[in-house]
Amino acid sequence: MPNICPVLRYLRRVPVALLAVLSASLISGCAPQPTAEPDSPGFLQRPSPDHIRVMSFNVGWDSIFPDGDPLNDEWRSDSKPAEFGRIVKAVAPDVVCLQEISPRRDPQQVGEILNASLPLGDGKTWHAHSGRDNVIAARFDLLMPAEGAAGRALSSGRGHAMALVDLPDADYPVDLYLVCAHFKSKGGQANIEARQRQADVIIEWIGDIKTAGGEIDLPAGTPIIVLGDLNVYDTDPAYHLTTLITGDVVNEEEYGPDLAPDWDDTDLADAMPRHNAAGEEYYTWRDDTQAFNPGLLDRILFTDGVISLNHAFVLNTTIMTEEELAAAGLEAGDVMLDPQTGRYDHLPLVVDIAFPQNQQ
Ligand SMILES: [Ca+2]
Ligand SMILES: [Ca+2]
Ligand SMILES: [Ca+2]
Repeated sequence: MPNICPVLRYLRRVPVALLAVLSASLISGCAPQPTAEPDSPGFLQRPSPDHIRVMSFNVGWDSIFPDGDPLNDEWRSDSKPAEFGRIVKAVAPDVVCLQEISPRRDPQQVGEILNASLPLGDGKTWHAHSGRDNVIAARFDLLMPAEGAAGRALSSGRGHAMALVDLPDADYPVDLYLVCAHFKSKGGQANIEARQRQADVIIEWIGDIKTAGGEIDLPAGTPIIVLGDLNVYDTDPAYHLTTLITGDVVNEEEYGPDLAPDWDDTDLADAMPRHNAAGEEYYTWRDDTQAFNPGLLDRILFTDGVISLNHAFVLNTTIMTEEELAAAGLEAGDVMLDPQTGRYDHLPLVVDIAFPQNQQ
């Protein structure tokens, strides 16, 4: 039997007009779904159960693993497994894209953390796939796992993980393709050029996705999301972001012609979520111990020709009220890498994806 508890919880808060849709979903047997705590603030709730919630989060090198873990990255300075557990419980994503997980790890270690924080029931487990320091994890199967890197001969260690999230055919018209990326950091021409190569590689891959032959084909209209820590700084032109959005390849000799990445031959859209879905703050990275401005280093880019975002937010626990934090099971410093010094590092980005055929 499907676990209908999340749906039943949800029924308390939906308009009567939606009940018929939900009933149909119950009859077809919807899969168990993580849900935010029912009394959590509204911004943590997804618009309806048939949205797919995706979270992108540069966690800070291996911070989600406990102190003393022999596989912890050498750059790691802070341990935040409890904080990460509270965040994933409160956000209750279906799919996550994490960065700065040591490539030495079996990605299923991330799956185990999610199994502990967001158990799926019915013997189901989270699935995980890694590419470089990126990990895609989902409560669904991950098909066509692959990885890509920044330039065929580049040794920057940066790249991306890719997978097709196998959404249940009974509930969703298509599957969901993710490119979970961590772009080369830091300033200087060599690093700027490395970021540009990473963007060119991803656009070349999307071109392959959209045309028959080559290394990968997907059914036309399969939603594509390019997300992660793209290191979009305000201290350089960040043309790699323009390339990802518009498909303007810079090194066409190496990576092929320009192309329009969306299925309707338009640009990708940039989710640009606001903090807690309110107010005027959009930054995804902040470090009060450094001179840099808070910035939108992390992005969620998507094929808005085939999906839409009905809700999105950057989780910022530091601006939630005590009541909101208590209801959500969060603490004020949970999104900060070091609350003592004012080092936020990266914040989690969350989007709720709507599929046109599921919109009633
Ligand atoms: Ca192809
Ligand atoms: Ca070009
Ligand atoms: Ca578009």
